[in-house]
Amino acid sequence: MRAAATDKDNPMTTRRDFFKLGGAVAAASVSAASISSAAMAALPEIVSTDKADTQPPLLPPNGRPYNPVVTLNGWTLPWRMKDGVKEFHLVAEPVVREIAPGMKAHLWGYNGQSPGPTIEVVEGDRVRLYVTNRLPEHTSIHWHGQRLPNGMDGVGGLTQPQIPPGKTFVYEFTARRPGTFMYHPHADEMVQMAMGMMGFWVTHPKGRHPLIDPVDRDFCFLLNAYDIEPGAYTPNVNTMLDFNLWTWNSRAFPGIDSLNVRLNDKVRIRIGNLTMTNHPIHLHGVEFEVTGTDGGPVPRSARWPEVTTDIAVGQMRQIEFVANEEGDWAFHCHKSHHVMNPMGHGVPTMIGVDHTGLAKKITRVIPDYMVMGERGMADMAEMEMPLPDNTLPMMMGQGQYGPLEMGGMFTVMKVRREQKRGDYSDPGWFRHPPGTVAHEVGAPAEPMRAPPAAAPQGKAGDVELVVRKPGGHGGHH
Ligand SMILES: [Cu+2]
Repeated sequence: MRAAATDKDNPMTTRRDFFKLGGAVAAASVSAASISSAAMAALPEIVSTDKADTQPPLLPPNGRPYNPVVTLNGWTLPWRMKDGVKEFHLVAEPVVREIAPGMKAHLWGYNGQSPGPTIEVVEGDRVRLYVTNRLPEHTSIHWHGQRLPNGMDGVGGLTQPQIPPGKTFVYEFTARRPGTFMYHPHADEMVQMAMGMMGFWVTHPKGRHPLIDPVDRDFCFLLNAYDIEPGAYTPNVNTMLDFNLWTWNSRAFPGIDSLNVRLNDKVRIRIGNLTMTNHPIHLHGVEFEVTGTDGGPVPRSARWPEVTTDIAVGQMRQIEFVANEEGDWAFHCHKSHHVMNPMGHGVPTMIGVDHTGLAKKITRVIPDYMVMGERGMADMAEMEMPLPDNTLPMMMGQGQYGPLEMGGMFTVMKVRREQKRGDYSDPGWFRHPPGTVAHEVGAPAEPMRAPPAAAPQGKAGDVELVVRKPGGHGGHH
C-alpha cells in the first residue's frame, strides 16, 4: 500500500531538500515543536480504523457534556484527558479507502482513513493535538476557522516549519469559538488534498447558546472529489476540474450511508467543501435554514427557508430543519454530473439518433458492439456492462422500485415514525401508505384538441412572418 502511494514522490525531492535547510533554523523559534522519540512514549495512544462505515456517536467520557455528532461514513477520534487538556493524536499516513463496494482507492489520510476522524471539543476546551507524519513527504495541519495563536495555524513555511516524514509535532490552543470547522494540510496542498487529507472539527457550545439550538441528530461530512482512472487506485493529483469521483467523506453513492432520522426530530447537517468547485446541496421533503457557517452561527434575522444551499470551495454550511415528513428523501448535489460515477465523459450525445442498420453493420466487425444512449442514458443503469477492475458503474444504486440511476454525491434521508431516539441504524426502504405512490394509469385517451379556430380572413395556414437577419434591420416594415 505504501509503495503505491509514493509514486508521486520524486517531484518532491527538491522541496524536501529545501526543508532540510529551513527546518533547523525555524524549529527553535516557533511554537509547534518537534517531539523527541523518548517523548513519543508519553504520547496519547494512536487510535485508527480501516472501516468506512458510519460509527455510532462517541459519547464524551469526560469533560463538559455535549450532544455528539455522527460523521457520515466516519468516526470521532477519542481523546485522552491530561491535566484538564484534551489530547488527540493524529497520524498522517497512506490509507486504503473503499469509495463504494467494488472500488478501493489508495489515498492519504489520518488514522487509517480518509477523511481523518472528526475532532469534537467544547467551547473553552484546552486542546493539544499531536500530529505524527508517516507520509513520504512533509506535511502540516491547518485548523480551518479556529481562533488560535498564529504559530498554531499550521501554514507550513509561514507559521511553522513543515513536519518532516517520521516526525511528530504538537499543536495546542483553546477552542474559543463554538461551531463547524475542518482541518487539512497547508503543505503541498494540491497533492495532499487531492489525495484525501482532511477531517471535520466540531466545537460544541458550553451550555445554552442564543444562536445554537439543541438538536436530536447532528450529522457532518466533507465534500471531496478524486480523479481515479477506471482500473487505477491512486488519484491523479494534477487534475484541476475534470474529476470523475464526486464524493462525500471519500465515498460515492451507493457507498454513502443514509441519514436515518426519527419523525419530528430536529436535525442539523454540517457540510464542508474541500473540492475545486461549488456544490448546490439539495434536500427533498422539507425546507431548511442555514444556521451557521465556519464563520459562526448565523443571526436569526438573517436566516431564510431554502431547499438547496450552494457551498463554495473552502466554505462550510450547517443546515437545520424538523424532519416532519416520513419517507425516503433524496439528498444530493444538484449538479447532475456530480451524481454520476466515472465513464460519463467524452461520450457523444446520441439521443434521437436512429442506429437501426448501423449497429448491424458494426456488429459484423465488432461482434459485441452495443448502442448506447439513443433513448437517453437511463438504460446504462440496468446494463451489466463489463467494467475494468476497481471502478464503479456510472449510475448505480438500487431502490425498492428499480435502479436509482445515481452515483457520486447522493444519498437518502430516511425519516421514520418507528425509529428510536438515538438509533442510527438503517430502517430499510419506506413502506408507503396505500395509494400514495405515483403509478401508471390506463392508456391515455385521444388527447382533446380545440377545434381549429375560424380564421377571420385569408386561408388557414397563412401566417404572417417577421424575418430578422443577424446584424441587419428587421425585414418587416
Ligand atoms: Cu456538486
